[in-house]
Amino acid sequence: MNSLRLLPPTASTYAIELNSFFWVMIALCTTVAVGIALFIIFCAVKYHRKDPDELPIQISNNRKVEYTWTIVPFILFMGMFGWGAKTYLDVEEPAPDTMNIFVVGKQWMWKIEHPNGIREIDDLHIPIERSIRLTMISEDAIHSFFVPAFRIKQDVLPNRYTTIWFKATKPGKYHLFCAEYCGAKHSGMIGWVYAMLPGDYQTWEQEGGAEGSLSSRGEKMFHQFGCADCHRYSGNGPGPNLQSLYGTRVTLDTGGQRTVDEAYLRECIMNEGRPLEDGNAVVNGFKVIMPNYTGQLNEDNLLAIISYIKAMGPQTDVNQPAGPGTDLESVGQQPGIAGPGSTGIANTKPDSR
Ligand code: HEC
Ligand SMILES: [Cu+2]
Repeated sequence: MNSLRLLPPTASTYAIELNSFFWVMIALCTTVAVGIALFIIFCAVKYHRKDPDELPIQISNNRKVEYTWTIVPFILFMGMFGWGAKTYLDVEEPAPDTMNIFVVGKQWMWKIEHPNGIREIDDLHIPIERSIRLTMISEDAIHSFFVPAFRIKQDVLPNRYTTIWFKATKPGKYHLFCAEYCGAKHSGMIGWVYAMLPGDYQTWEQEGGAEGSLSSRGEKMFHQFGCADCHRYSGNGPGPNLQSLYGTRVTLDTGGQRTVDEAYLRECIMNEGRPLEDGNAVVNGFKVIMPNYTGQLNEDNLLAIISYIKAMGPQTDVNQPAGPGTDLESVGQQPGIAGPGSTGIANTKPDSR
């Protein structure tokens, strides 16, 4: 750890890929740069004017040489571009079957929420060899979640979820930085990521003393903030039934449609049930009576509620909060219980959802 190193530790699949990309890029650029430099020196020496009256032979063009030095670098560097673009897309597109962890950035700390309810501050424990997807939001300024050993960096914004995913490959303790100046103690916004062997992770998880899963905490909030009064499980309350909503497409009174994901739920909950992005649209067939929760619900509670809505299945068994163990399976591994494939059962209501 104390030795001077050129690169940070390499501890994720993405880091491995990025390293090879980096070295190939260095090699290619060095070869081209050194090659040109040597050629210039060679020419300067070989063809310099030897006597003051010397006139060189004029060559107007040489097609062969020009085509070569245009096409060869073009192919090489477009190849780098293609590879770079693919690497970039890989990190943007989450792998299937990810474990979802929520991150809330706040001046000046990282708050982490695991799907099984374990909460940590400035520490993130994860198993290796498992795709982890972080859904992140800030409570104040713009922060940036940066783990050099994983080569991932993603801005964390207020009012909007951003995501990033990675798969750790090597157990260890790695630095977590905030990489966006966010106020006086920005430089202290540092944490650690603990990448653990799956067995160690399980032990840690069991000792974690989760105070109920994230979604069961969300269920409590759901009642506490009065959501359950309007959004009844029977579906005949003044608000739409939220069961099996996640992952489906909702029709708005403007005629537009939106897919229900975290962003959509957040917009609705913080804006009287109306998805903000669609102006003043409301869910087709409903009136605007939902209170505005801005200022009442903080980002932690909002994430808990969203995770509960995600976990609400089509049946009324939602009243039994899932235990920590089972919950990880249902909330963490799939894009919600009502993920792709279950869209059909959502049509329990007469409206056109
Ligand atoms: C006073 C009744 C009422 C309360 C309380 C209420 N809502 Fe609503 N909610 C509604 C109505 C009515 C709509 C549909 C009309 C609209 O879009 O504004 C709605 C829409 C929504 C939607 C969009 C649903 C869809 O089908 O797309 C979500 C999500 C939602 N509410 C979540 C919540 C949460 C979470 C709470 C508690 C923090 C809550 N609501 C509290 C009445 C309420
Ligand atoms: Cu910060």
